[in-house]
Amino acid sequence: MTLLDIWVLDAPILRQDTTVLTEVTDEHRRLIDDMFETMYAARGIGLAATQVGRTERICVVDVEKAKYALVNPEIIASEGEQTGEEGCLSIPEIYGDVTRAQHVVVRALDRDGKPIEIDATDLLARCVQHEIDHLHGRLFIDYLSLLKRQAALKKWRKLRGKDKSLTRKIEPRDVAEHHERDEEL
Ligand code: K1U
Ligand code: ZN
Repeated sequence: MTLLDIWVLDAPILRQDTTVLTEVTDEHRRLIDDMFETMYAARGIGLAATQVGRTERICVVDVEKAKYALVNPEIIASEGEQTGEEGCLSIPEIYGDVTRAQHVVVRALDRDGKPIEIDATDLLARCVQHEIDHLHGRLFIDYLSLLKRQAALKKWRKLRGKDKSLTRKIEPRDVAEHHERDEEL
């Protein structure tokens, strides 16, 4: 498996819509496996294809042992409201409160191309909504008030300094460390 570079804020691909897959091929399965590997190494709970420079409609999530690869995910029902803090692997060290549905039902294809439906609540619902947003070129900062968004962008520019690179390299994480986190959850 390969650790993929993650594209960061200002990269045009993060604002792109993605392409619906007509079938799930071995190449897509390799991408899914690399996305999981990259997500774990980056200590994320989700990752969307655009974040690794790809335009296929694919995302992965792993929240409290609910692990899914979602191909062509669509929210078919949503209910309630929750407000909570979000981060993004494409905007490291920037956080903000976002209001989202408390509960969503998502229809998708799995890694084998089989139709699935998942019932997601709380953090899983938040994460899935965040990832589906990525697949349509939306970022969590888009939901912040103008003032909060400006403050977040100011902090981002300050953290970046003169660094103009549009990707970040993810360092491998040792497997034991990953299992330790699993046990904490
Ligand atoms: O898509 C991404 O950028 C991944 C992002 C997903 C996400 C985090 C928090 C709320 C909604 C969606 C991350 O995983 S950032 C890492 C992070 O903030 C986090 C990690 C573990 C638990 C909770 C948050
Ligand atoms: Zn994100």
